[in-house]
Amino acid sequence: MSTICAIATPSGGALGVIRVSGPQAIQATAAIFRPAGPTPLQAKKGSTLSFGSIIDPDTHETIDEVLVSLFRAPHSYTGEDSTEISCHGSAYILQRVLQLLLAQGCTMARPGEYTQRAFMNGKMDLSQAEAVADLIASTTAANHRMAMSQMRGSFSQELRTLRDQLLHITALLELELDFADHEDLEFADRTELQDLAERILNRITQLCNSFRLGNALKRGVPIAIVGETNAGKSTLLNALIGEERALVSHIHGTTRDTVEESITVGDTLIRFIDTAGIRATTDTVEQMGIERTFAKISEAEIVLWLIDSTQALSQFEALRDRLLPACTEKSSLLLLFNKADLLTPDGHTALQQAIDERISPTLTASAVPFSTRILSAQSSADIIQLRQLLTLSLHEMQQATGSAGDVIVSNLRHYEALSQAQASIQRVIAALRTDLSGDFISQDLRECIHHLSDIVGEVTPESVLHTLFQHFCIGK
Ligand SMILES: Nc1nc2c(ncn2[C@@H]2O[C@H](COP(=O)(O)OP(=O)(O)OP(=O)(O)O)[C@@H](O)[C@H]2O)c(=O)[nH]1
Ligand SMILES: [Mg+2]
Repeated sequence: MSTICAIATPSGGALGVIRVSGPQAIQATAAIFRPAGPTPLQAKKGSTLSFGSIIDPDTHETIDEVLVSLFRAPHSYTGEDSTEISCHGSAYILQRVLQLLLAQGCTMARPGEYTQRAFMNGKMDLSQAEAVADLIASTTAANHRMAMSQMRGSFSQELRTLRDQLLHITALLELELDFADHEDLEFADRTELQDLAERILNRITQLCNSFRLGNALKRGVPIAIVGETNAGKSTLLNALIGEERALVSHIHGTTRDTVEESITVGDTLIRFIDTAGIRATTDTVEQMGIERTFAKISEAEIVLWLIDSTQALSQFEALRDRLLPACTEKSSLLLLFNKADLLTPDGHTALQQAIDERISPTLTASAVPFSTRILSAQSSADIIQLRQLLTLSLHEMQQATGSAGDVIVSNLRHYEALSQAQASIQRVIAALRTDLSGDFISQDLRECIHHLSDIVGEVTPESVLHTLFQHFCIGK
């Protein structure tokens, strides 16, 4: 096994850290380090910190004054002997130290190689290793929470429990097979097995379902802004993100393609999607934009339907049959009656009445979770209130998808493996119901276990591991 080294910190900081890991890590570091005290680095205990200088062994030039952290196998991040050299953050110093280490026989670490070694040495399973990358990439409290919980092994524990239960069923069935000659011997009570398999299926399904939330939190919860042309969608997008991102004009059909922008609201990353206004048109390009609007609605978690308050009922009636069926699966549909500043006090009262008596009943009947607001996209007070309303909707969404502390799946690879496991356990249940013979059932059981094992990296092909760690940063 080679000894690897890399600069682990981004450039430009006051300090820079170089990591060394592998069988020669301590020896290579000691060769370029002169400790301030009498004890040489090789003689120090693990998990200790030493002050001293980095010296070029050929020229005896002092390169920097540093702190060296020493870790002895297996008590290190990688499970190998490792050191971390904290230097001053100069790019020149860091490069010099790196070169000295290379001259001592160390090799440059590949991206993610430290974590890959930690995985290979059993310091963490694959799902935990992937959480390390997520943790480094996390920009919001929600992402940080998910990554932290996964890194600390809550998901791994969950998978372990499921696999233990599956192994239990397999063992019982295989015992039955071994004694197949003894006709009336049935070791495994079929209804009991079925109950257990159903419980496993339920949990796997819950985990699969949590991916919708997990993925939304990770990539930004998609919120689509839709409605007729000129309703003020682009004005609203710009106001929500606090930037003139989309073109605004009084001309109908200004936005022709979707415009996306992410911001953090509360502790959650949101991806706002401004869309082409929906109207009957003969323009081919505009028509393509409108088709894209509907594609974005299907992708969205929350839909903001903007309606011009001065034409509220007619706009609502014009689009309800197309929009409401597209929103039944959404966390919520917010009907925003925009341009309230153009309403007279009487007009305002009439609008409220139309909402209460005509619009809300239709929405209630359609079973789409909704709320309504009268506002002006040009009023900063209204935008602040809308942000609060969105925070509330996001909170409800997280509440509905998984209670706090619950495992949330946020990784596509995990989701795909879970979906396969789900299909296998469904086949097991079907087979148990029809009283199929044990060997058919145990094959599907083994497949289910295989897919769960893939998540933690026990049966993952080398090529998959390789691409997976490639996406890590160097030094991690
Ligand atoms: N009075 C008033 N005008 C508004 C308000 N919001 C938007 N507008 C105006 O309405 C017009 C259309 O606004 P846009 O934001 O471009 O509307 P849109 O829904 O994106 O339109 P398309 O891209 O054509 O679908 C512009 O002239 C805006 O200045 C509002 O709250 N009050
Ligand atoms: Mg627009």
